[in-house]
Amino acid sequence: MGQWERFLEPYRQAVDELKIKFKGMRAQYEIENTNSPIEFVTGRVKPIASIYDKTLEKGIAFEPSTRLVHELQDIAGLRIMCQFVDDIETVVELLRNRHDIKVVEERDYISHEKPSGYRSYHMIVEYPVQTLHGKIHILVEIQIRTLAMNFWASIEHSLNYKYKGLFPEEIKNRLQSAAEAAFRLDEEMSLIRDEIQEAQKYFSENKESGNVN
Ligand code: 0O2
Repeated sequence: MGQWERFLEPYRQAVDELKIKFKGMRAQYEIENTNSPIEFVTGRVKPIASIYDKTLEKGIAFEPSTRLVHELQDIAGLRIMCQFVDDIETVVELLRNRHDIKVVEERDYISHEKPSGYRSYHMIVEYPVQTLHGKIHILVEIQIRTLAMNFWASIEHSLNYKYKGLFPEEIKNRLQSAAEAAFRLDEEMSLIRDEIQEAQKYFSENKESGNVN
């Protein structure tokens, strides 16, 4: 087994375990027949090629090291998507109160949008992983965002990959107005939140009893 596989294995384990746990939170809301602040969860271990790019960007050696662990806090990454902006705070609070993770840092790009137009709430947490040689603590980045914020970020991320951050003026302007549109979409949905949630509850109740297709 290569040094990278060995180094990344606990990160893989942390991502898998946390994905199950966060999906479990959603399932519990469903069982209690309460609208879940979590819509869906994704997770990934940073691909080695992206780790390499980041080490070049940050001017650090491309090798598993303590420095790398401290500089790249998102080797293990989870994303929690919410329907409404207010759900983000609910999820953040749920995570702050969990005993299996320790929050070490929070970055609020919702109140403080990035110049690119990026919005999301980031939490860096420490998560214990049991290995054959004992317990180790892994840093995990959890990004919490609405579906609209996620849509914008995925599109911008793909374009960023294509243009390597150097967007033509027109694309830059379009992305900025798309970010504003996503912001307005979130605002509009928040205004009819009660109506939407009532409909969703009605839909899931009837789906269980087989009254809707
Ligand atoms: P990927 O491919 O998603 O893993 P750093 O990672 O240290 O350069 P910083 O500012 O210290 O960045 O950390 P930050 O901004 O809290 O978190 C970085 C991650 O947030 C990014 O990881 C993205 O996932 C996301 N992100 C931050 N800013 C933007 C943005 O403007 N657009 C998009 N689409 N995503 C953003 P990576 O490693 O850059 O990318």
